[in-house]
Amino acid sequence: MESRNSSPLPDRCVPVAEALAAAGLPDRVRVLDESARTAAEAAAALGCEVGAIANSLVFLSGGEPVLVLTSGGHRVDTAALAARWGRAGLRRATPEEVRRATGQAIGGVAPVGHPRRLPTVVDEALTGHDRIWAAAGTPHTVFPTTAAELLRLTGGRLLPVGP
Ligand code: 5CA
Repeated sequence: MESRNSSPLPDRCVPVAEALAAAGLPDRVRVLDESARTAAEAAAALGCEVGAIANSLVFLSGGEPVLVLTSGGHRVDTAALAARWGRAGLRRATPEEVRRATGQAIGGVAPVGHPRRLPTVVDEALTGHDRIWAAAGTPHTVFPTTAAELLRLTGGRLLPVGP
């Protein structure tokens, strides 16, 4: 289960916690006992629906890293999303490209706290959950949020990500 933790956050969470605090959302990050590397693991650890987990997926669009925040387990239709988003194309980032763009590793990528703000899409399906959870920089950390907050935090666009 989640636990509020008074000990220092892992280093990789600090930029995430700072970005949240700067947006008026202090003390949001929770440290989990269990690893939550995937949406299914996170949902099991938090006792919520998989669809209430926000996955932070990095893609490359014409060489530019971009972020797609999907409802847990949703597959991105890259051609359909690129067309809706007005981009020439999208391809999944490699683990090294993810690290370079976010400063975070796959399994713990957060929606915020990156070296530079990434153009972002928020999956429309996330609006169907009153409370959602996103990774906070490591596989053991999460924060509770909403689709509206994610749009505000990222300056992102709300779009369907499927076909
Ligand atoms: N901590 C959980 C949820 S809070 C988490 O980070 N989930 S995630 O979905 O955002 O991160 C795992 C995702 O990373 C997988 O769904 C998958 O899309 C992506 N991924 C896993 N392996 C690779 C890889 N080798 N290259 C690119 N992406 C990958």
